[in-house]
Amino acid sequence: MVVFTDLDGTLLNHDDYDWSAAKPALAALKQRKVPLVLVSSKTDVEMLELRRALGNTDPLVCENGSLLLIPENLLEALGLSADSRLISDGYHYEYRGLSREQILTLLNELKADYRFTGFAWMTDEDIAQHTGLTLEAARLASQRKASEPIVWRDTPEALAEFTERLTRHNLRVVKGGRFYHVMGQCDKGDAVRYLQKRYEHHFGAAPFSIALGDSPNDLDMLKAVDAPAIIPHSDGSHLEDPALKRAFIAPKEGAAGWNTAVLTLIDQ
Ligand code: 2M8
Ligand code: MG
Ligand code: MG
Repeated sequence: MVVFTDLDGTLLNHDDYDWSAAKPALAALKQRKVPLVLVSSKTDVEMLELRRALGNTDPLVCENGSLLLIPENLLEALGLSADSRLISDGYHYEYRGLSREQILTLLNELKADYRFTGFAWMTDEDIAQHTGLTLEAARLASQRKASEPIVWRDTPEALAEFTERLTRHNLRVVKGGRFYHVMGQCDKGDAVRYLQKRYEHHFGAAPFSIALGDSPNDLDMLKAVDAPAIIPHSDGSHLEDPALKRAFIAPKEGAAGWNTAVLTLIDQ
């Protein structure tokens, strides 16, 4: 078994980013030695900090699937060979999309035609204000390598046109909980399918897979697994998609809902 999970609004509460209500399910996964892969829009430095707090030792999917961090000590078990140039601080960094510089070059051009802002144009104080993160956490969120969160200030029609122009340059946009994220042609779903294959190599057969998410940027990941779970929003609404009719809908938002979903699905 392998569990893939989104963070904001899923394992972490949307507003206070707390995950203490998820402790029983986290302990159950550890006890059963089930890998828990964190899959988020967050940066590597944000995720490494959370990984330490959780005592997690599994691969990380950062910046919406644009960047994978595979712990060096897992490379062989997952059937991967290390490129020493890509190793940093014990992790193999695998870029799957475009660099932030490439993304910002195009966004700088598009700024002439559309009204939006992105983390590159915001101070750490602005980011903290928009997200409710502490200033220190906002600083970690600003250190992006392969995607750019943007605040859209133009019309929905302009957004459709903007998306179309990004596609022509091999870029795409996905919606997270608070922001739109601009990145290369990759997503959480590709990254999860890729890791499923690596775990299949490791276990000798495809492991039963569970994924949990709350936002449109989680759809591809949820569709890629055996047991998808959707965490509702604070207003009671939740992500819906015709392909996810069989998904488990958690009874509560945030970490408490995550806890129930994991404890239910691992014993199914
Ligand atoms: C951003 O990501 C979330 C995830 O869905 C969003 O779009 O609302 C990212 O910038 C991430 O780095 C940051 O930690 C998070 C904080 O809410 O916002
Ligand atoms: Mg989320
Ligand atoms: Mg996310």
